[in-house]
Amino acid sequence: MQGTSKVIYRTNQTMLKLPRLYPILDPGCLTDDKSLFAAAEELLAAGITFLQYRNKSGNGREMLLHARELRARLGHGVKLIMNDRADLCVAAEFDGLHIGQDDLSPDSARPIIGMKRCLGVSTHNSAQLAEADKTSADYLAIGPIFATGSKVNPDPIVGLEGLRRVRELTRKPLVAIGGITRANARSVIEAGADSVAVISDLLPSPRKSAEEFLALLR
Ligand code: TZP
Ligand code: MG
Repeated sequence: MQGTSKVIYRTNQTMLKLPRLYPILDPGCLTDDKSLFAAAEELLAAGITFLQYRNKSGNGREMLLHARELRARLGHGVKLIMNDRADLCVAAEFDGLHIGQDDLSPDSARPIIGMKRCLGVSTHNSAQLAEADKTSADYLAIGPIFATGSKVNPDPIVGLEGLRRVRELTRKPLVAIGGITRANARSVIEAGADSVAVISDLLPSPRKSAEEFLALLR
């Protein structure tokens, strides 16, 4: 029907269980491809089970090469999530897709990735989160919780108070992102997040950092 959007519900789907640590590898924060794959292997050695590949400056060809190499090195014990690109998520046979407010809508991305893959949606305020909660997204992200240097033009800081407020708006797993470090991660979980997504505080020693996150979030 013209002018109406079709909402896809996932009725028989069990709720996704997110790990406490949701690492993100972004080549923009690393020096070269070698350090991307070395960082991924360090995270694997630390025991991570979920990993997002995010690349805001690479072209599709480079992203697909990276994605396939990540899969080859990490195997299927780590759920691999593609940022932004539903086409590359499917082409690389990733386990899920993470989209934001300027990407395909969740209900446009869902038919592309299918019902078996997981879908995450970034939100930056209560209105966006409430909207995303009505979609087929398996988990929602909220941020930036704190100031971040890893995102160009970040949205206004949500803070721990904002996180507590949006926690009330959804029963879906909630990922907090933005400026999360080993020093503040526990406070973020205590404010209601199920998981913390981290880019910069995984560096420069991903294994040590991830082990410390996993220990303190246990
Ligand atoms: N979305 C909101 S903040 C952010 C993204 C992708 C960047 C998070 O990176 P860092 O280095 O953990 O603050
Ligand atoms: Mg995006």
